[in-house]
Amino acid sequence: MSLRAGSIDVHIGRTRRIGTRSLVSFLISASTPMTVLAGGVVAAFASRAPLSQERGGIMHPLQRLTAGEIDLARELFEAAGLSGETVRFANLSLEEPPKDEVLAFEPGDPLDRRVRAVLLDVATGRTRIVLASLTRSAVEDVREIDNGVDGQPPILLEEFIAVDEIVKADEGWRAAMARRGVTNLDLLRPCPLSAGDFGIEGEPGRRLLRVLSFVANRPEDHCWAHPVDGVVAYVDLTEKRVTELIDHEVLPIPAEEGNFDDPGYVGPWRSSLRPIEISQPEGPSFTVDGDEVVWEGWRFRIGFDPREGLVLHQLSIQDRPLIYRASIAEMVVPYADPARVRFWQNYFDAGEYLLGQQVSSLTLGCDCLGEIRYLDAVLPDGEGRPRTVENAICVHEEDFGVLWKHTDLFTESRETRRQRRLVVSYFVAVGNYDYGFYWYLYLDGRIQLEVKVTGVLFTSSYVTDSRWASEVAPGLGAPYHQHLFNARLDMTVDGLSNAVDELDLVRVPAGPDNRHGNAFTRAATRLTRESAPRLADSSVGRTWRIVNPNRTNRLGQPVGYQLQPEGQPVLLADDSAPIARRAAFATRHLWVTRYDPAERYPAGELVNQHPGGAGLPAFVAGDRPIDGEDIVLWHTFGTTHVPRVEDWPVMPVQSCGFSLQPVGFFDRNPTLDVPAH
Ligand SMILES: [Cu+2]
Repeated sequence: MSLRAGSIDVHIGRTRRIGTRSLVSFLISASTPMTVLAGGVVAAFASRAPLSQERGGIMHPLQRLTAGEIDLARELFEAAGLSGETVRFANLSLEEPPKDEVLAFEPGDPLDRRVRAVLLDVATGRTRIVLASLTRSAVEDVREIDNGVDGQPPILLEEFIAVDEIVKADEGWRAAMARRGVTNLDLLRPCPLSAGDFGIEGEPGRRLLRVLSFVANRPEDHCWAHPVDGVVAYVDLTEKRVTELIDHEVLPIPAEEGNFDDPGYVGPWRSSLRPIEISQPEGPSFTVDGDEVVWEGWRFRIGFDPREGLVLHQLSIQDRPLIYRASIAEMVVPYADPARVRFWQNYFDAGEYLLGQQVSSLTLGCDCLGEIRYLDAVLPDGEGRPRTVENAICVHEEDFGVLWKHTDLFTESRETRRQRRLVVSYFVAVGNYDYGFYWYLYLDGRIQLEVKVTGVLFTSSYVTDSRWASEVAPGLGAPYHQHLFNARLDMTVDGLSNAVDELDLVRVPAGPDNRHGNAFTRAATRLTRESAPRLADSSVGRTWRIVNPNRTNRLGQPVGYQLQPEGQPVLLADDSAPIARRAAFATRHLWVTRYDPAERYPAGELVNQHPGGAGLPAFVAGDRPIDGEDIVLWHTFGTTHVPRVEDWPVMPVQSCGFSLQPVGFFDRNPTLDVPAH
C-alpha cells in the first residue's frame, strides 16, 4: 500500500576509475554535537567519586560494561534504595547513547556511562525499569511496570531452580507422576518453560511458568529421552506454588536411552579420521584492540549484551560506514502441537530467557580451530554482581575456497584467488537447544550471518499417526516447531540517509518487443512508508537493496548493499493465534523503520507474558516515511523444523541466516589486489 513503482535495473559492465572518499569522516562531520541528556534526574548521590576518576579505562561510549561498572551500578541502586533482600536484577545493560552522540564522539571527549536495569522483587512481583548514570552517580528515571499490561521481566536463573522445588513439593504433581509410574523425585526433571499469554482467566499480572516433565534413568542419563507426558503444571513464581495441574492423559514414557556421550550407547569410535591442523605461522591478519577489530579494510566494535548477545557496532569497510549496529534482537521458537498440555509452547529466547546470559565458554580445538582470539563476556548476575564467562566470543580467520578464477581461452591467462573470511561467533545453550551465532566478513565486501541450530530436540510421548510430531525413537515424539530470528540491522550505507528497494525478477510476455519470448528483467520498487512489512518471494528471486540516495558510484548509480533472504516460511501459526500477536515481527521477513533509539526489541521491551502488540507493530503504527531517512531494517529468518530420525539423540547443525552483499557500492571487483599466493 505504500509502494512506489520504480525503475528497471540494468547491468552495466564498463570500467572507469574514480576515487572514493571516506564517508566515516562525512558521518562524523555531519552529525550534530552532543545534546544535553534527556530525562529528569530523580535522585543524585554524590557520596562516591565519579566513575571517570575511580574506575577509569572507559575509552569509547559503546565499550562493553566492565565488572567495575556493574559493581558501581549495584552500589548506586543500593544507595538509592532501589535494591534489597528480595530484589533481583532481571537485566542490567549498557544504555547506549543516541547515535548522533556516538558518531560525534572523539577520543578524549567526556563520557556519560549509563545503564538500564529491570528490577524484580521476587517476593511481591513488583517490577521497575531504572535508568541511571554511573558517571554522574544519578538515578535518572524509575518506571513502575504494570505486569498485566506491560509484561514480565525475563526468567531468572534462580526461578529455574525454584520451579524444581515448587512442583516436587506439590502433592497433586507427585500423584500425577506416580500415576505414570515415577516416584523417585531425584530423577524427575521438571522443565521451566515460559508461560506466554493466552487470556486464561486469573493469569494476567501473575508471574508464571509452565512445567513439562522428564525423567532420567540415573543421574547421568539425558532425560530428554523420557518425557513424562500428558501432564503440565502451571506455577506461580511469586506465590511459589502450583496454581493449576492439568493431568490430561496417561501416556507411556519412552524407555530407550539417547546418551550420545555414553560410549556404551555410541559404540566404537571410527578410527579413519586423520588430523587437520590449521596454522598461521605469521599470525592472523586481524587485530583486536579492546573491543575494536580490524581486518582487511573492515573495522567494527564488538559488543555483548545480556539480552541480545553479540552485537557488532559501527561496521565499516575501507572507512565507509555500512551498519551502525547489528544484533539478533529477538527469536522465538513456536511449537505446532495443539495438545491440551502443550499448545502454549513458544519460547522467546532473547526477550524471555536473555540470549546473552546463556552464553557458553568455547574450547580451542573443539569449538574453534586455528589462530583464535577469544574475548571474555562480563555479565551481571541476578544480584547485580559481575560474572565473567571466559572465551565467550571467538574471533578468527578462515580460508573459504576459491574467491575468483579464470582460465582464458584466448590469452591463456590462468588466475585464481582464494577467499577468506573473518569469523566472529559465540554459542548459547538455552534449555535443550544450542545456538551458534556466526558473523562472517568476506574479502569481497560480503557480510553473512549464520545461525547454527543444534542440541537436543524437545520431546513428547509419540501418539500414533500424529500430525504434529515426528517419531524419532521408539515411542518418542518430537513436535514440529520453528526457530524464527529477527536481526536488527541499523544500516548506514555510506551515511545516515538510506532507502530500500525491493528487487524482483520479472518474466516478460512474448510480444513485439520480445518476439522470441526470451526476455526477462528486474523491477525495483522503493519502500516509502513503514506500514507495509514485506514477505520474501523466492519465485521472483526477491532481494532488498539498501541504497544511499545521496552517494553514487562512478557510474552514477546510488551505492548499495543487498539483503539476500533465505525466504524460508515466516510464522506458520494462524493469524488469530496469541503467538501471532506476541510474535508479530515473525509474520513478515522485512520491516523497515525510521531510527529511534527507543525502538530496540521486535517483540517489545518486556516480552515474558506480554499480551502482544508491542515492538514492530507499534513502531510502524505511525507509518513514518522511510525513503532517504536514517532507517533500521528488521529481518526475520529461520528454519521450520520437522524433526528427522537423524536429529536424535543430538541434532547435527542446521543452518539458517542471511547475507548482505555490495551492489554498486564499489567501482569494480574490490578483490583484484588479493595476491595469488
Ligand atoms: Cu528445532
